Amino acid sequence: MNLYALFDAAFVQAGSAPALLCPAAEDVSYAKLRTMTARMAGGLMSLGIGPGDRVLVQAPKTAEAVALYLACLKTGAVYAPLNTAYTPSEVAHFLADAEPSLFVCLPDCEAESNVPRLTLDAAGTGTLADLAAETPPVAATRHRAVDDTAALIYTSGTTGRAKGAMLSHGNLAANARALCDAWGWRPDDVLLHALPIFHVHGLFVALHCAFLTGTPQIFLPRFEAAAVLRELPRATVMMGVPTFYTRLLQSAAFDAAASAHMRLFISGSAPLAAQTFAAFEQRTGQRILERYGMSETAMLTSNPVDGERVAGSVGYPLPGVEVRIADADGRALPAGEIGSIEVRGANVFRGYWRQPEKTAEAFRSDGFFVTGDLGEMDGRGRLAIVGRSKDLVISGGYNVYPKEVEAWLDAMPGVEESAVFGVPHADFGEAVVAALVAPAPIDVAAVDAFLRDKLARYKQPKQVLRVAELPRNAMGKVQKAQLREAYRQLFATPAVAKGRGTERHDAICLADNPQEQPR
Ligand code: MLC
Ligand code: AMP
Repeated sequence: MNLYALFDAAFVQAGSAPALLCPAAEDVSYAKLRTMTARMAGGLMSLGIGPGDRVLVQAPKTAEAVALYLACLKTGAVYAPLNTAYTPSEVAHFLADAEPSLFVCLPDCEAESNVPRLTLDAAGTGTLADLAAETPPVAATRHRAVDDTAALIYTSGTTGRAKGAMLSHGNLAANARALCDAWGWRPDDVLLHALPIFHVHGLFVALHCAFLTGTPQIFLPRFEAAAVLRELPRATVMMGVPTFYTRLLQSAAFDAAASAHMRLFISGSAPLAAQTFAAFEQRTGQRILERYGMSETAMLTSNPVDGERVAGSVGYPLPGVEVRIADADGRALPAGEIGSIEVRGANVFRGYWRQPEKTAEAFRSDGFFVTGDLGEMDGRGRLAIVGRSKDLVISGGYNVYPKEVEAWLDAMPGVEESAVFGVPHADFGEAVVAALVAPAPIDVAAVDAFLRDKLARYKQPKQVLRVAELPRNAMGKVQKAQLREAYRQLFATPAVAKGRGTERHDAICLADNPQEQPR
């Protein structure tokens, strides 16, 4: 049961039909993608990489990077993708934790380690591509058991550094099938793919729907509204984070005519604002289909293709996925009550890489996984996410764990303590903001400079506030809800959210000497 074998059957059938339509590079047919994968697999095997070996990848989005992913599946190696925004010091953690047999990165990657490395750049060239080109293609696909790990997806925790979620061939196959089924994927569908391929949304949800059905994808290196608008006429399905849709709505050229032939606009990874849903429907006459998932579980619920799509709801559990709302002890709550969202099914991951305690903590004794999201289910089984019990900011679909940012800020000279939280942001949904207790004024530029080599840019606070003290409850716990409420207007208007705002804001009741510079 190798996931690649499932894809390969569809690839063979698709033959010379297009797999990746690449506006800025050569299109890739399914036949070519098979050969690229087989050569890449040969390259990996020539290095002695085999079942269970991790291949850590921090590479731009190219057809060759896709072939590398497929080659890992084919050879039984474990694919471990990294956000291209991670700094060398962040990458060093993953290199140490994953203990990969190979690290694939850009030629100028500065992360230090003894792990053998090969390069793959934005043109799909590099030493890995060279190796693949000179290696005979490997025909055989290695046998894998349903529970064998296919990918290691790093996801941060509320308590520290990122942990690797082990997703098996069986998990990914079950989820890909459930999605194709739920979304009624058609032989004439063309997916517009503008997501990064280092997270489950772009890597699994998007690629797998097309691969399982042998249908084409318009493969854009990144989201850019103008390029998406250019390519939209030949697409039928698009997937995105809510920021994609708010950015499209900013373009007057995006209207009912531009999207008339589109079958589905799918949104996920972050909450879709009801006003975006409504504005989108008003502009295009189409209702965005919102779905819900996470790294550990792949996709969990979806609004229906046929049937009512409701703003603020993430729909019904996908086929084969059990979802319950539970109390603090894992007891199911009746419809209409708010509680912990817990899930069970063939899609749920095998555990955290080399972290049995963390894995045990995340599961109930009856096998349900605790998502850390809070939700409510109506009488018909439709789920709404109402909040999170985990301390997490989701900015433009990227997760930022306040603990990680606070740990660095607390170590910054001149900072006594810090609290990092999310506020509404007109473009990114939420923005990362830091409140600092510091005896002397701290310049946001100094914070930027301090964090530059430590944290990916998207994790860095978009605003730094100097406050007299952090609001705490009687137990001494920082009241982030109070901070969020006090500063909720900071980036709520589009002008400020674009980084053009310069007005000062009163640091409501918290600061004696607010110093606020939006960036
Ligand atoms: C970029 N920046 C961000 C950011 N992306 N800041 C906060 N949050 C983000 N998401 C920073 C840049 O570093 C830059 O900093 C500034 O913002 C402006 O950059 P930009 O050029 O406007 O951003 P852009 O390159 O257009 O990227 C925005 C984006 C991108 C929305 C297109 O973030 C993106 O593709 N997001 C998708 C994330 C995703 O795939 N998530 C799926 C996770 S899986 P400065 O200050 O240097 O200018 C998951 C499970 C599930 O969650 O259910 O799917
Ligand atoms: P990640 O750990 O990066 O996979 O992020 C998963 C988290 O993203 C989930 O636990 C949710 O908090 C959030 N998420 C994903 N989809 C949605 C959605 N449609 N609405 C609200 N939150 C979402």
